[in-house]
Amino acid sequence: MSLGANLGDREENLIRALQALRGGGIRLSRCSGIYETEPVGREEQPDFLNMVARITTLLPPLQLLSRLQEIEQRLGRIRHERWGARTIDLDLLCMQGLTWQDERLILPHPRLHERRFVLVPFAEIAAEYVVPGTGATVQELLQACRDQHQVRPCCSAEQVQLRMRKARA
Ligand code: A4P
Ligand code: MG
Repeated sequence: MSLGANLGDREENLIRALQALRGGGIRLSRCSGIYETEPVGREEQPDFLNMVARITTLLPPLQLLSRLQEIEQRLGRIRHERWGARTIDLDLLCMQGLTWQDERLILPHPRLHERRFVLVPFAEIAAEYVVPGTGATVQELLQACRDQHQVRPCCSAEQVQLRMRKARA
């Protein structure tokens, strides 16, 4: 899954989302580092912090999506009053070899191959993973990606682990 934040204490928002993900049938099995990224799409907005995490769960896809949306609302709402915008975006990128398409969920995420802010952290944790429906690995998609927006490393995966441990203590 992919995490993004561009308002408030962006790093804190990512860490809080990771904490919120744990439990309730979800295990966090691997996290990338955090990258500072130029906004794609609406350009007149602050830079994002983005990262990718691998989770292990037996939850079916739509239940997992609902969990992510609950967490977005919970974290977003706190900031909403203060900053007037959503501060965390949680997207499902892929679930193993699954493809899925209905009005609530599309898997793999339809824009993942166009976005360096997704592919760079994704390749950090799963370069050899073959993205369903593409026949290509994450590394190959990254090499083929024409997105020119900047993606700068900002916090290593080890530092993320440390922040998580501190947040729990
Ligand atoms: N939905 C369908 N498939 C999925 C999926 N695989 N994962 C539906 C998550 N949601 C999925 O999403 C809108 C609807 O997509 C949901 O109701 C869900 O049922 P949303 O999160 O409510 O809205 P959004 O994220 O603002 O819209 P959208 O179209 O998903 O935007 P994107 O594509 O996620 O782009 N630039 C940088 N540098 N970094 C960023 O993180 N993010 C965006 C948002 C734009 N530019 C960015 C970044
Ligand atoms: Mg989204």
